[in-house]
Amino acid sequence: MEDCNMTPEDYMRMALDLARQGEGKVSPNPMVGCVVVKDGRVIAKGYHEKYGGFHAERNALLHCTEDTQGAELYVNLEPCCHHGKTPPCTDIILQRKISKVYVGCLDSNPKVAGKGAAILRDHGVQVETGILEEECRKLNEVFFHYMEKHTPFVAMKYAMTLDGKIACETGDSRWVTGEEARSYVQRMRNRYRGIMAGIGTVQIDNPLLNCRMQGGRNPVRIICDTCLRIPRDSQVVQTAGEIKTIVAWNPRAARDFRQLQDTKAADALSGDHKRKALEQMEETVEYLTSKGIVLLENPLKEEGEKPELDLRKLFGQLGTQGIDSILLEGGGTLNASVLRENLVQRVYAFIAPKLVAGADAKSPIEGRGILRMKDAVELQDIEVVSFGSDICISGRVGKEEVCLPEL
Ligand code: AOF
Ligand code: ZN
Repeated sequence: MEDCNMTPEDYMRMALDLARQGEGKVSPNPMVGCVVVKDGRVIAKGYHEKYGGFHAERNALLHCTEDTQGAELYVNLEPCCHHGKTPPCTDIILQRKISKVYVGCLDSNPKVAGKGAAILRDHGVQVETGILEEECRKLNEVFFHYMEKHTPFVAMKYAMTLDGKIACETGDSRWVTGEEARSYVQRMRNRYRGIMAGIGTVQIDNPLLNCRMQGGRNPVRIICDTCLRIPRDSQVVQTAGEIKTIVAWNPRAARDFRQLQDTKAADALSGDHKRKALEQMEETVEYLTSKGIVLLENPLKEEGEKPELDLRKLFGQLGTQGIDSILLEGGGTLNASVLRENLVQRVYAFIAPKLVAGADAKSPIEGRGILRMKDAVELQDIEVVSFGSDICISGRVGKEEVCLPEL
């Protein structure tokens, strides 16, 4: 489809398609594609192929065998001007005497942030920004969020029946959606750096939470397990040697939980019980560590009847550890807590045309609900995609605070 009638938007679409080839391989870097055009003909293409590797512009220009003097370059992200793992892209653009650069969107990395475009302009290169800006921002929504907020981009994903259940009342949930939807979820697991589930999901479903896409990358598994109740024989524990697994917990809650088990509340305070509970907890810690689990101590949200992890602090810690994105695969209790803390950026709701009924059958987001429909969390920029007979509705959680009533 290359001809002289191609518009800048058409070339930018080509750059975006190239960029997508880096999906799952470049994070926490952005996906970037580049197209070089001369006399209405594409003379070079490239993309950022893997983390630490050359950037899109350099890949395109290094492989170009034709004279690039006076050519135009299309790139979905502002060319960088800093020495990172690779030299600045602005250098090679200037060396190759490109006359005009079309940029999808500016980079939020403070080392670049408008300086890349300014350097090119200062050297006489024409720069036009904002070509398909919305698509370009969306493709790298994870990168922009992480760069700007330093916390992981969180996508809440769930699969439910048409009557809003994620499992039958027996707990059986294999499978809600069909093959096609489930293989798309594998692609998501390849793309996101972390995958998060609550202890309830591990106890009930015993999931592996890995990426089964061919050539895919396993996300880091993060289990929220306040009282350290994770079953020793669970798949997650037994495979922790091969797939990085973090268990977020709180030592005091874990000890108290053991202390209260098999004990009347009054006896629980005796010194004997305390010591025994502590020993049991230390033994669990030792076992999990020997299996390769990374235990992440986290403070509790507040003193209450039911201890809960401080999720804001936890997500902050995960961000500091380089986890730029998390696919949140609930269940309902964890989903409600993460949403309540305003930590969700996007929702992917897979819906299967099935009915299972049952007042006790679980739904995707539980906890305490919003009191009035006018206060509902409304998703924006909705997309609806079909997967066989299932559909997926996805959208962004808006900037307004999610206002769930206090527990
Ligand atoms: C570009 N083109 O293809 C990419 C860019 O550590 P480095 O050297 O790989 O630099 C990473 C930063 O470079 C990243 O945070 C983002 O600002 C920019 N990524 N820039 O011009 C590319 N991947
Ligand atoms: Zn660069």
